[in-house]
Amino acid sequence: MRRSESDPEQLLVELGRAYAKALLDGDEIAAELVVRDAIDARLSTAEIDDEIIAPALWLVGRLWARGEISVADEHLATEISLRVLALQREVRRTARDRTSRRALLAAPAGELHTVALQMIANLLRDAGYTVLMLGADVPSGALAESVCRHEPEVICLTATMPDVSDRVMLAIHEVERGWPGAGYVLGGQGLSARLRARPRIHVCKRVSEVVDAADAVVKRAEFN
Ligand code: B12
Repeated sequence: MRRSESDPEQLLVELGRAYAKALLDGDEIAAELVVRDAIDARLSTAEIDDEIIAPALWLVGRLWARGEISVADEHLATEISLRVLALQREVRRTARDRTSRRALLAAPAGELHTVALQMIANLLRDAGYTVLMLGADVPSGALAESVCRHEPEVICLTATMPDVSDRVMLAIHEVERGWPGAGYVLGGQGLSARLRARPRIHVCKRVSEVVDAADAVVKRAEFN
């Protein structure tokens, strides 16, 4: 583990230095990445503003006053920071929007493998989603009932055992009858190759794809 991962002050120092370097290099992408890292590390907007962005711009100001960088360098650093502030607002807004979104997670009847499902729960919660975890071995009737009650925008299903793949489709049919408003994110080694993605069904290979897939499903539902 890097020291900064367990030491918030050290993390701020490292991010502050990296941000200042990005500004002095005129590197907009690097500056954005620093701020994304800061958001991922759960620093507040105020901390990022006061401890990372402002000190870097103060440094730019000092270097400019001493004639060590040009007016153009100073303008570039400011423009990059203004863009980063807009990005910061956008990232926070997306996370806030997701809190009103529900994702319901389940393994269909006969499926006891739930480690991936738990990983998905963590990822979706971290991204802002409200997660309803039903866990292993959920019969399609019980799943449909729960979906009608909670009306989630996203339903994530996992299938490790090959014979569960058909039960995934069965579960989707059953749920659709009571609540047609959801989109589906599916994954697992047991999913049959016949089960291809369709407009409201995303098939993922890895848990790391789940947030993008859930966002896509929600966006699509908004267009309908
Ligand atoms: C732990 C384990 C169990 C535990 C599960 C406990 C639990 N709470 O999950 C227990 C003991 C219950 C179990 C039982 C059985 N198991 Co088991 N089990 C495993 C083991 C060792 C690890 C599974 C795991 O957690 N992997 C880690 C996760 C993270 O990986 P993953 O599930 O593959 O998910 C990845 C992707 O598929 C994807 N993903 C998966 N789901 C989803 C969903 C979404 C929405 C998204 C976006 C992505 C996604 O993301 C992950 C990677 O990013 C595997 C070995 C293996 N190769 O996987 C065997 C394995 C899956 N089990 C197997 C078997 C045979 C069984 C049993 C039949 C054993 C028995 N005779 O009783 C039973 C069947 C139970 C059942 N009906 O489900 C076989 C399956 C073979 C097959 N394909 O037929 C395996 C492969 C072992 C082997 N080599 O034989 N098992």
